[in-house]
Amino acid sequence: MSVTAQKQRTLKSEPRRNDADTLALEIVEKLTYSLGKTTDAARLHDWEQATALAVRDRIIDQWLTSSRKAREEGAKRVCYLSMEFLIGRLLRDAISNLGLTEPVSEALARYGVELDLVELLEPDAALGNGGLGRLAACFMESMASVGIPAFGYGIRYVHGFFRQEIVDGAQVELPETWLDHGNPWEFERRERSFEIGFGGKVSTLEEPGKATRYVWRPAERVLAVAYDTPVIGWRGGHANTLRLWGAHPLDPILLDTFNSGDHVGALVESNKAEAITRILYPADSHQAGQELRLRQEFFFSSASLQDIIRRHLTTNESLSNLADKVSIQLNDTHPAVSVAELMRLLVDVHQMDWDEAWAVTRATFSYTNHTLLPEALETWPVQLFERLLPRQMQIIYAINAEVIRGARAERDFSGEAVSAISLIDENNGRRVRMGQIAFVGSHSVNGVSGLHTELMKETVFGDLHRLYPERIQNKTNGVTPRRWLLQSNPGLTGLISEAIGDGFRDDIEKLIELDPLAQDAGFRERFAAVKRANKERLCAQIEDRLATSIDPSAIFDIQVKRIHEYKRQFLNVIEAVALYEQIRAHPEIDWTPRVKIFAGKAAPSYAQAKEIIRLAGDVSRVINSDPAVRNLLKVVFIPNYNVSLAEIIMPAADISEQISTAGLEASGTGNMKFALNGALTIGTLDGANVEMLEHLGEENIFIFGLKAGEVAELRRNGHTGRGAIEEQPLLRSALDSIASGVFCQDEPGRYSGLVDAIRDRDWWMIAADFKAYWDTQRRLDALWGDRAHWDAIAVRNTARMGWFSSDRAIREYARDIWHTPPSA
Ligand code: 26W
Repeated sequence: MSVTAQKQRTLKSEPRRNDADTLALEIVEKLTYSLGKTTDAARLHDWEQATALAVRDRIIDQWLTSSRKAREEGAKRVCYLSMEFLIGRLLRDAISNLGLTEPVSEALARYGVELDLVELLEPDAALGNGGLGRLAACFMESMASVGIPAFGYGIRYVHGFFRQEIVDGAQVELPETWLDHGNPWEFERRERSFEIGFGGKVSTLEEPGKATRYVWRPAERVLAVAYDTPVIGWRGGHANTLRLWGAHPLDPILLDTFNSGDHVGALVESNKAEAITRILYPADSHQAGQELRLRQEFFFSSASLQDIIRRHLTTNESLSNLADKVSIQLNDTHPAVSVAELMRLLVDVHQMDWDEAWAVTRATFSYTNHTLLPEALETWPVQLFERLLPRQMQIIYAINAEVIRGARAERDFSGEAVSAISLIDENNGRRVRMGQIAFVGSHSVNGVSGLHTELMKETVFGDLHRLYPERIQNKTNGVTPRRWLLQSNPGLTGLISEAIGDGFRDDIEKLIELDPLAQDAGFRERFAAVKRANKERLCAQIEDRLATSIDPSAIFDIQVKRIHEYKRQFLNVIEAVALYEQIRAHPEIDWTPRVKIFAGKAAPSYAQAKEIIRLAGDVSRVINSDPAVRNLLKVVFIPNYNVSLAEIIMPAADISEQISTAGLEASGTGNMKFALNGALTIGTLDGANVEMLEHLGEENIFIFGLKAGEVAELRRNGHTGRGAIEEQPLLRSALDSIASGVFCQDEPGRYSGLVDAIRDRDWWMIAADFKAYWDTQRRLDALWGDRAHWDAIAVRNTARMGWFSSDRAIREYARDIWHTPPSA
């Protein structure tokens, strides 16, 4: 078909043809007219761009249809406000969700181009730190897949999460530059821009017979410009929008200043504006309280709310029914300033009565908490808040007065309980508590696993829970099976299709039909062969990146996630050292070959986490070069963990390490990705591991160690590691080796601090849990010898993990929090 005929058909908005001929034609058309390249001159990178553009056209067709439909039907929309969206690459996601994998591969093959290689050229969009950001990305994909009209709102960071290199064993952070070659998925919408103010003064206007009006006159203003990325759901049935805000100056240059000779000064304002969305804060467990971060939070909250209000008023007469038309989900407290900002917009700008505005606000917002770690809970100095957001501060005081009045009147709250629920922390130099604001400003507050939700009720939100006992509910996390099974594990996906048909692709809970096949020797062998091929794929990556060769027939024991003391990579490294020493001491024993694989980034300012990375590297160097343990134990740290690397790692694991100190991992989502791909979990009773135990059955998951209540009790009783260390020679010896410099002879004292912390305090219960961990690892070693049994457990893991889909999680949010009916 000619290009013109093709164009005419599209203009008539007939469905496009998705055969290889049509796609080849369109890809070449993009190459020619969008990139100005001939097929001969095109580099792989050009093919990547051209393919993305051709695929994008198909997404746009669906995107426009979905948007029009939602508008016409006046459907309720979900607005997911998140400071982070850890989306990773989009090309394969788009091609796969549109069902185009085969025709696109074929189309490219005609020009000698391999789709797999093309996909690798796309930069990994890393606009997030870890679990919370990746959850937001899985949720966006699931909302599109189950047909819930939704907007994701966030920040278009010019530099995403840093690139990690390991130099002389230590983590080095390098800037990430995902936008260097442009971004084919985004549409800049200059016309969709809003002014965002900072600082300045609040004045009052008195009119006879009317309530006092407050007018905020900001001292500084910047422009928030929308950048839209379509998010296409499974089978292309529905598309939503991820709207990320970029900051721009109102005046690109101060010409007067420039003309007077101050060439640098002329750009100061402009630079300050653009700084707001320049970089993602790389900390996920510690709030440092910098002003720029609060600016970022307010910037994207205010822009999103202004956009939501604008859209609402195009089809509604007033804002009174806002909550019937939108649900705004606050992803942790990062957008919690939205509560005060929506009140300001309703009351000051749109002149709604305060009480009505408060009712509308609470009905509109809901809040998800993702962490109980006290150091991660956001609070801002009142002084800073007042200076940057003077009107919002007044509103927070007014809300606080109302909440406290209610508490005293309705529930007889005493002084201590009142200060616990107060939005202002008076004990630490007066700080604004964002968790409290999010809680009181929402009609629903949720935790992300059953255990985490119960702990929220008992700890951080204990008093607020007593005041509003109906408000907290649980929504256990999930992961999208499209990315984390169908795309990342095509081998297993194909095998499952052969075994139970294709139904699981549309309804992942159908995986349960695999369950009986755990007893089928033939199926188990094919399942194991897929795992083996995935391990070989990972071996090739490791060889490539680290020049280390590992044996794919060893157990692959993998821990990948942010590096944090509570996640206890240290416990895993100590076990490696103890195992190393045992193998050396007892060469006569028939040890099970094991490769311990680590990957993950440490926050740049988190010294202990960085030391753990360094230790893993030091330990791996000594173990990997010791001929006494060759082929029996290897330790590998793969640098620069990101979504794309995770897609290769998850399908290749035999053992998944989920070993956080009980009570501290809110949910975990890596645990789900591994188990879905047939890894056996060694883990504590923490986060969603608890629910995995329920779904998998206790024979199919390897749980060890202290429970959350026991951790809390030991901590109350002043536990230290001394007792456990004395009782356990293996632990004692491993710690002695680490502390005395066996792994770092150039600087023997390097790790004495880390070891002292276990002996003197053991806050993370490493010594306390070591024995149970070691014993469970040895049970796994023994099980590896009974491969039929191991493989049966692996099959059952895949079969029983369907519930942990983000489709299920999203349907629960839709039913219990948003009250939006899914359409698919
Ligand atoms: C301001 C510093 C900061 C930044 C990010 C504090 C805390 C965060 C996040 C809440 C950290 C995070 O990613 N939490 C993880 O969220 C996942 C999704 O719910 C859970 O699965 C993880 O258990 C939780 O650690």
